[in-house]
Amino acid sequence: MSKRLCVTTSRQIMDSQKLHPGATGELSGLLNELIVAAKIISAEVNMAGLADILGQSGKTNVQGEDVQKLDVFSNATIKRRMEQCGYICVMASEEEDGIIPVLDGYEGKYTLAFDPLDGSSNIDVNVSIGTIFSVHRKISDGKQGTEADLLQKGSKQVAAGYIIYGSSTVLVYTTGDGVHGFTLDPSVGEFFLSHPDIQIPERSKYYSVNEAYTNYWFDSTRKYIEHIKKIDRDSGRPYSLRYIGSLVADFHRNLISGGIFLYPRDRKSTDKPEGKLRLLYEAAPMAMIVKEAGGVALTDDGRDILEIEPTDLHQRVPLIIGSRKDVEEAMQFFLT
Ligand code: FBP
Repeated sequence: MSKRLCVTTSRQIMDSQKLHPGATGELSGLLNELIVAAKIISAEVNMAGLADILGQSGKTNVQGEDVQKLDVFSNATIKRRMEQCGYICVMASEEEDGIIPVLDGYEGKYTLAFDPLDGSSNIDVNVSIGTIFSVHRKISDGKQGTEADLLQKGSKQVAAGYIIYGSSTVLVYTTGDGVHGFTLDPSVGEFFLSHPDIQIPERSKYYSVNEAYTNYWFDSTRKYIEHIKKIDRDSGRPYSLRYIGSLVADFHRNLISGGIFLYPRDRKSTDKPEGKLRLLYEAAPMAMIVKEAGGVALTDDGRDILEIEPTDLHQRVPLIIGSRKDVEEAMQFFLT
């Protein structure tokens, strides 16, 4: 079908807005602004090797991680665009310690939490990386938003999504009306609908975990991984290991082909007793997407990621996410 006939993001967003009588168009406006930021980041990532933007920036972020130049670029691009879009009252970013206010006079009714460039260990080696975002409605009084507006449960998200900068740039998002994927056509600078109404297969053949940490794992993790590596053709085992080291890329593969991704607690880092991944701008948005696509997202002690009440902008959470039957099976090992 000629791409001229394909559905663009703005068309899709407008169509889903019609499903919500009384919608003001502000959420659509917010998503369209975020998409422009994603196009700018995609262009920079695609030619990073030529633009002297690879490597470390010399800065360290609130997580104690070395910040890559592209992290800085992506963070600034999203901040600059969204702080004056008129739809947002406050932001939080993986790269910033505290809350990020918007410009006076540009306060809107939504919040934005984002990981500007996920998979930073893969930035310089041309492996897929991505931007992850989460949107909530403002709950506080006053014009400017507060930390309380950001510290809302995942089940209160009004939109969540990611943009993966890989062999092609793909946007996947949900506003609660299904999960849809769009591929960027750089020749016209437009995202076109390429993966309508994504449903994750309920049983998978892939597992994603960093096996290098086996010796730090608690027994439950070890027993589950041993279980899926056992030879049992009837149940499709052993599963194949696929681990890219970028949550956004590992999650995207599993969303399309089925799979289970695990980043449970382990004994490796005493300073990260709750695992590595962040609740607000990594686990919660992926949990909203996977649930909308028929999958499941839980902690390694069986709590629903979407029902965890956040207490800190950068709090970490153990994450087990993916195909429903696999996550349910994994729980038989983690909850005994
Ligand atoms: P950031 O790159 O945004 O800090 O994200 C963390 C992350 O890179 C995830 O994308 C990925 O799943 C995980 O860390 C990889 O961690 P590890 O190297 O411990 O396996």
